[in-house]
Amino acid sequence: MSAAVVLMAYGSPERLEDVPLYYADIRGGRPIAQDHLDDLVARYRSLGVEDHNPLNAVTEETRATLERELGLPVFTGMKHWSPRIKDAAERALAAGADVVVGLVLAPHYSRLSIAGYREQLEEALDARAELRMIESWHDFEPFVDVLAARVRGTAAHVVFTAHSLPARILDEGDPYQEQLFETARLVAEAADVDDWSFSYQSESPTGEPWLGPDILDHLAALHAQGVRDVLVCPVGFVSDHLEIRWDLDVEAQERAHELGMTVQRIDMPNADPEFIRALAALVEQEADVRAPR
Ligand code: FEC
Repeated sequence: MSAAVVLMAYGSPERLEDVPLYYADIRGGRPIAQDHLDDLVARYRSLGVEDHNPLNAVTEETRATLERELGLPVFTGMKHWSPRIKDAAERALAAGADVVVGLVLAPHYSRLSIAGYREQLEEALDARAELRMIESWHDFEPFVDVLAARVRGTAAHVVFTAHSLPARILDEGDPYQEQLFETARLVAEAADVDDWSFSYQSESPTGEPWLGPDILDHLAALHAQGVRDVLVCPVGFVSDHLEIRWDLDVEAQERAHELGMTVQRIDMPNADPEFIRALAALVEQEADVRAPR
């Protein structure tokens, strides 16, 4: 057996001029409101994305470190930007892989997220190699420990967050919310934190109801209950995404300032060696692949 990993991520535009095409890819052919596009360009610009996007450098560092840790080839494939998932699949096949492990840099399963990554990878491989897809890793102990280490000992109220999704997923029996709550509970337990809650973030203006409460409303509700210090622990993201650096570091900070609260957030796992060791253990245990000796 010769194995390779296709490490999948949402994708982020490398240059500011890429944003319209990137947004079109996310919208998948549905109409785009010019003001939403302008707003998105402005958010990337405010984070310093002009000719280079630091998030893509983080993803590359994650890939390279995982490859070293595993001793197996790892190829990056993005859902909404390049290199595409199909390019990564071709590279894995060209490297001689007959087993391809699909791992998404998002720990929780939803039909609206992970299923799409799987579909793209499955289609690209076209049965030319065995696909071992890791569908979720929300309760994988080494990952829980990485987050627990970041909140342990805090005196602040901990708010666990994740990307919101359209609320209709609950009627469709999607496991997303259940898995998110499970991660939050496990991290709180491992860190010995009693004072915590959960909220969503990064809802999109698509015209239908999304899961809540949104972090901005949640901060106001916590303030009304007398909470003044908050530590945000995103559990649904593992890198310094736009959602972290804008939605939390700018928008939630502004709301906290208005309310007279302090809001801090944990450092994201990014390419932290302990996190990479957790990903390597996940690949070895869940997909049952190991580097040849
Ligand atoms: O550059 C970056 O760092 C941003 C990367 C990025 C990540 C991410 C994660 C998730 N999303 C999920 C669902 C949706 C749904 C819509 C949607 C829209 C956007 C837009 C941008 C964007 N998402 Fe995203 N998401 C990232 C980026 N996302 C940009 C469009 C502008 C905006 O709304 O701000 C609505 C699509 C539509 O219009 O129909 C649904 C989920 C995740 C977490 C799982 C994962 O990472 O795959 C779920 C990172």
